[in-house]
Amino acid sequence: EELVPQMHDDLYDGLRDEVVEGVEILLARGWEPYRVLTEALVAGMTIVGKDFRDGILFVPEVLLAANAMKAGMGLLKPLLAETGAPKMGKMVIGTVKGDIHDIGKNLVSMMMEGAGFEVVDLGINTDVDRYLGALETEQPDILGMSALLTTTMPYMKIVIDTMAERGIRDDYIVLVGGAPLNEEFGRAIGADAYCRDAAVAVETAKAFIA
Ligand code: B1M
Repeated sequence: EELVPQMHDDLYDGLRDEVVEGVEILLARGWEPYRVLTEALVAGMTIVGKDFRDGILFVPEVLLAANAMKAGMGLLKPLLAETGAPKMGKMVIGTVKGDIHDIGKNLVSMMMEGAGFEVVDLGINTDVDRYLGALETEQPDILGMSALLTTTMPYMKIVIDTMAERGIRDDYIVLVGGAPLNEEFGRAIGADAYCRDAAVAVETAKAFIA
């Protein structure tokens, strides 16, 4: 498959229209939406992430790549959501305070919706008051939190501790995720589970709801 490496290059170069076109072509060739998502888009973003880390790419370039990725995801969203699955439960999700990375969270939201969950997305830079306010008004089964920075992931503990102080910790299933986290961190902050990726988030949510 020649197109996939080409799409990785296009994503790297932040070429929105080309990425969208690549998604369309793969779908037309009969690729499953989830395969397009992981092999063309997520894998491409991993390459961007490496060169960002190594100082080869900078914020403006990565922002373009992120926007190209979002455009590609936009095409996949309705396809991932049209499984007609019965309603499974409700999740409130947000990226934690100080953190503006939202691609992973958006992906989790898309996959959860596709699996039949109702998702209320609080967006980025979510502080504890906003999380707790949404728990009260939305009454979800699950609280999801995302963090992509080692400096913002400790904020998840602040949210969970505050829930505990208010006596509502055990009213919700708390799932956490994001590239710098791991199983041990999830346990240490008192989350119910750490989810490595969006597919694991769906499986974990289903297992807890069942
Ligand atoms: Co940022 N950034 N970034 N960035 N960025 C990282 C995270 C970094 C690892 C890059 C690097 O150095 N290699 C690094 C963090 C280093 C660290 O903390 N140790 C970093 C940095 C340093 C920064 C800035 C500080 C850079 C600067 O300004 N000097 C800055 C911080 C801004 C802020 O948040 N305050 C910054 C800014 C940005 C952009 C704005 C340019 C852009 C974000 C655009 C956007 O999101 N709208 C950006 C991007 C794109 C990245 C990388 C390249 C890609 C992230 C991404 O979208 N991945 C990233 C490198 C990397 O992660 N390797 C990087 C694709 C996505 C599908 O994966 O988000 O991991 P991910 O989500 C996965 C799983 O983690 C999981 O499921 C998802 C799907 O499978 N998951 C969950 C995620 N959330 C979940 C929640 C759940 C469950 C599962 O809840 C139930």
